[in-house]
Amino acid sequence: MLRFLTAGESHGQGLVAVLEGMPAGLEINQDAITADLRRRQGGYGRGRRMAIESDQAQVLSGVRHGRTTGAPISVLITNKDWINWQKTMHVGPEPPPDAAGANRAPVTRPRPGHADLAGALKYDHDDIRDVLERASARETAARVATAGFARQLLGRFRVDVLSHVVTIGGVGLPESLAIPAARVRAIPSDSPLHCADAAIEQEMIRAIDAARDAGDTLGGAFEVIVTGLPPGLGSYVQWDRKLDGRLAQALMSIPAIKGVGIGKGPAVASLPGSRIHDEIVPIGDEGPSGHPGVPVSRLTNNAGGLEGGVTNGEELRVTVYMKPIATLMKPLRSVDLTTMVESPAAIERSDVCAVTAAAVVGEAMVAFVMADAFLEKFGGDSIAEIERNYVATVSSLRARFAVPSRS
Ligand code: EPS
Repeated sequence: MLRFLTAGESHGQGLVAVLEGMPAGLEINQDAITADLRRRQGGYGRGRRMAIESDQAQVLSGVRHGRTTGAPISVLITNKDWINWQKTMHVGPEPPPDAAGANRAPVTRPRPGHADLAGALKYDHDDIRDVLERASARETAARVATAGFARQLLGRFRVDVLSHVVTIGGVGLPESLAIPAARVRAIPSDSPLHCADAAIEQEMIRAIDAARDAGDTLGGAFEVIVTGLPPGLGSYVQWDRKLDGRLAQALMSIPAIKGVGIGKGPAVASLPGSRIHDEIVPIGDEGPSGHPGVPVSRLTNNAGGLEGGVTNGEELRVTVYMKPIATLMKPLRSVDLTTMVESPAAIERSDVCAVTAAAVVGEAMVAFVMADAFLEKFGGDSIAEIERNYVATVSSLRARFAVPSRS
């Protein structure tokens, strides 16, 4: 079982994470993890904080001489901004004498759409900062760092996780499923929103500019694609083993995510079965449509690679829907919890749109769930053991479903 926990506040000293269950012997590329952290910081519409931070995951344990040892992996991402927050975020009862930064007043006016009000009611806080510091999406940096290991485990077996932005503030691609993985891979790394269509991306940028000018924020949707997945990950036999459910839980746990659609997603509710289900056909001249271990082909992939909560060997396709960020520079109405008088919601420095960043976090959560399912299926404490199991499973599938000879 692969699992991780994170800790840390947005303006505290840093974020930490512990990842448990990684097999031994996986070569780790730390630069790839740094590159993912960089991607998470990007995207047109992000705020000034991202100019301060240059996130780096310091690996503290579980890796030796460039390879995993099988021991828990721990990582630390320090917050550069901490220097400006020591008087507000100190751990002891009083700030140390050399503490830097301003002493900020308590936050008392909850932002509609944020965890502010629900969190203050739940934990009995007077200063909403105690809620927002941990509810902040800054925590997702720790997830991206941890999932970097899961991603490299999958990569070892030629499984690749990618994403692209599908829609922002109502401006979007006409049909997300029509974007092939190769086209997503071809999006330039300096693309401002990581959208596969440069003209639509320009329209999205205009929408973000208009929202910023109006003191408003925008949400959107992104698609996560996983290629190279073998069939048989997850299971239909029990509710908590179904991969669609596990993916939805993992993705819905990302701040601001309000919906998840597998394959065609919500569109399945309005189309007849004949237009939704992916017909199964013998392998043609071009080989199988999905993983080489699958003895048949599919002409469509509306199911998004999962049937019965199990991978069917086609690409996994998940679309994830994000609400607009809750901090509005032109604040919505709220109530000051100290006076109980109507008052505009608090303003924290924030982003106008973070869909491109959320897509990187989406990749991370999907990589984590798929790596967990991969380890369940192929087991093993070391990469060599997993490799033996993987190769044996794929070759026995090929032998079991070999096309009968016609003679
Ligand atoms: C951040 C995510 C957002 C940013 C935060 C850093 O968090 P939240 O969910 O609280 O809006 O606002 O940056 C700041 C809090 C700041 O001071 O600018 C992230 O992804 O790192």
